[in-house]
Amino acid sequence: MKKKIILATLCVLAFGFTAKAAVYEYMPTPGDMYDLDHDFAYTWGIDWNHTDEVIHGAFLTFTNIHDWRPESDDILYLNMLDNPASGLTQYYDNEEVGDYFAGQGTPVGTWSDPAGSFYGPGVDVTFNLGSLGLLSTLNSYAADGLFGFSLDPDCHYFNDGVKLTVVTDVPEPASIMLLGLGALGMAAYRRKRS
Ligand SMILES: [Ca+2]
Ligand SMILES: [Ca+2]
Ligand SMILES: [Ca+2]
Ligand SMILES: [Ca+2]
Repeated sequence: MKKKIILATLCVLAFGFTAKAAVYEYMPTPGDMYDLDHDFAYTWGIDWNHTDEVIHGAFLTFTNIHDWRPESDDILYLNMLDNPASGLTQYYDNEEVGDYFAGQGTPVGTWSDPAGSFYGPGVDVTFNLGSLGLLSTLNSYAADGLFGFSLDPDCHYFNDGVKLTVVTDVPEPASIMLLGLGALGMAAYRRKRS
């Protein structure tokens, strides 16, 4: 009996945590960032309206991305920025070697296409900011309601869209949650007894 009650409580706990998580998705305009033209570099500022929530997951995804031709030295530079301009901004870098935004913000990583092809197929590439150890920096950048990314494609990266997925914990009064847990636990206990 005791094991079953513990199991029921665990289920409720799991449900409780699921219920108070929120997921937000952001896409730039245009969604493919002009197919990440090599002659340009970009910043993408995101207006963050959930400053009372703690970010505990963030994933930056490029769908069906591929270099427009086979190259051995292509590279996409990616940084996280504290206060870029809101929305997508283009800068002209004439495909200059190196990251146009070097020294700004926090490096997220780079990506190079191992093949390259005008028509693709490309691959889906995801940067998991959590596993990259960047969530505390992201939370500090987002605290004022604005954060973002810089991207410098040095070569041309055709893609079908860029997306940022953010997972948060929504604050809930602890007492209400505990009350709910207690009530559900008692109900489960009574059901088991009858
Ligand atoms: Ca460039
Ligand atoms: Ca460059
Ligand atoms: Ca900021
Ligand atoms: Ca495209």
